[in-house]
Amino acid sequence: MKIKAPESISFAETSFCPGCGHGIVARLIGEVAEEMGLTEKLLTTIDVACSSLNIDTWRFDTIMAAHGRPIPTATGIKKVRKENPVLAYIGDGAAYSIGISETMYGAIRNDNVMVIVVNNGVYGMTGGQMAPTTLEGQKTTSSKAGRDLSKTGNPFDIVKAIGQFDIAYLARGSVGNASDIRKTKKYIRKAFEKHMNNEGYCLVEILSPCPTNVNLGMTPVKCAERVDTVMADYYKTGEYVDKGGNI
Ligand SMILES: Cc1ncc(C[n+]2csc(CCOP(=O)(O)OP(=O)(O)O)c2C)c(N)n1
Ligand code: SF4
Repeated sequence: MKIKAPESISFAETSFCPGCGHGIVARLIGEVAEEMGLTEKLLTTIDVACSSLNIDTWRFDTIMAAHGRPIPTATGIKKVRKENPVLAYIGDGAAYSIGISETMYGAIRNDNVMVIVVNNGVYGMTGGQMAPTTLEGQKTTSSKAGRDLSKTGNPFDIVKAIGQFDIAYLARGSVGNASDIRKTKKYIRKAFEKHMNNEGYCLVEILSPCPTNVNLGMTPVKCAERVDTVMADYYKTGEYVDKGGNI
């Protein structure tokens, strides 16, 4: 069975590594935009990290922001292009370390933007260094013996950080298996719907494999399994904030 990709998405030129989750997330965004008739209107911002490779994958009008700054860039665009849906797409390293202030203040102000954070637990683009989301004992190029929480503190959890804020939507999905991919698409769709209602800050974090770098390299299959087990065990998936909804 061949399932046609949305018009906005092309994998002919993809630059993602085999088994990377970014391409799945990009496609889900393309599918939701198409189903809602927003392909021509959607404006996106991306980071300089592996999310920048979306430039080869999707055909939305896109601005590449400085590292960690896709969220305030999206907020600025939304202020002048109120009629367009605006989405910031960013990795966990960018969103939760160099861009942590921007991520938090977007939520504190309840800025009217959609944010997708792809959490693969490492700095992928720069060769797999430890990120705020790296799990205890996980080996990275900057923690070769495994992350030691006595030195670094606990892995950063966005739900604990902004889960009590007055924002429109917060959910965590995963692209580790087909069932979670379907659920994640529903979360992205809900973020789009709330954004189109001008409800405020909508953030969906998505657990994602980076086989090239996680634990200094894994096969794509093993890395996807690790997302479903080790990552999903610490980072529980589900919906956490749904203003006006029923969770
Ligand atoms: C101001 C600045 N600091 C550091 C860098 C180097 N840098 C580029 S991407 C990156 C980390 C990327 O990790 P993440 O945001 O998790 O995205 P991924 O590549 O894993 O998708 C870093 C540190 C940079 N480009 N600019
Ligand atoms: S380095 Fe990791 S996040 Fe970047 S494209 Fe490769 S698999 Fe994906």
